[in-house]
Amino acid sequence: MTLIVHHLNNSRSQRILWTLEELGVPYEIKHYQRDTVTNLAPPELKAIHPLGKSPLLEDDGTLIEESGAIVQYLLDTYGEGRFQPAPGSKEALRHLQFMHFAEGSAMTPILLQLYTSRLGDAAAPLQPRIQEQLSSHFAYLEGELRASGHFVCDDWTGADFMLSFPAEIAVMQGQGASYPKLAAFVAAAHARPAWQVAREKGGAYYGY
Ligand SMILES: N[C@@H](CCC(=O)N[C@@H](CS)C(=O)NCC(=O)O)C(=O)O
Repeated sequence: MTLIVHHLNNSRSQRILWTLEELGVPYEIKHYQRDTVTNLAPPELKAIHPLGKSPLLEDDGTLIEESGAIVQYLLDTYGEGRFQPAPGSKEALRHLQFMHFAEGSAMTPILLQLYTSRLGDAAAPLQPRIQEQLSSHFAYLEGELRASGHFVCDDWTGADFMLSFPAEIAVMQGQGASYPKLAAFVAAAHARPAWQVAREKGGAYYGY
């Protein structure tokens, strides 16, 4: 087995490194740096995948794309039952939902906010809806965190790894006081030795 993560600085790919560190699986990182002006990925990533985005995982030459699929693949292939609920359990359904929610729902208002912020006043008609959607998605996640500080079980799962990215964005946007459970979730994730090793290996990751 040779695992290679095509990793872009300051990106969603960080949670793939975190997942791998939690699993204790050896892997290599191919580093890519965002353009300092456009913030886009460098063209070399398009040699790996037509969209030229990160993360991408290679396992013995098989390419796996899409963060949620990569985390699920890693848990299924190398997890030996760790970091996900037993198949068929009630928690497994919740896990499946949150694995998809992280990219499929939570990122939509975040990306709309990012892109429309570049339009200035032209985006004004869209802003109330975007802000309402941003708040309702963060508030939903805040309400779904269990007393243990995790989303699915009383321990860490792949869904927590996936949801760390939108939760970090809420905190980066200065909304930690509005969503204290999300802020505590991010702090607990960052206190994990595996997260810290992943952060060290991955390089620049926003202000974290
Ligand atoms: N839904 C995809 C999103 C991938 C994605 O948009 N990655 C960003 C990094 S956060 C990227 O590579 N952006 C650089 C670019 O678009 O040039 C996933 O989770 O894998």
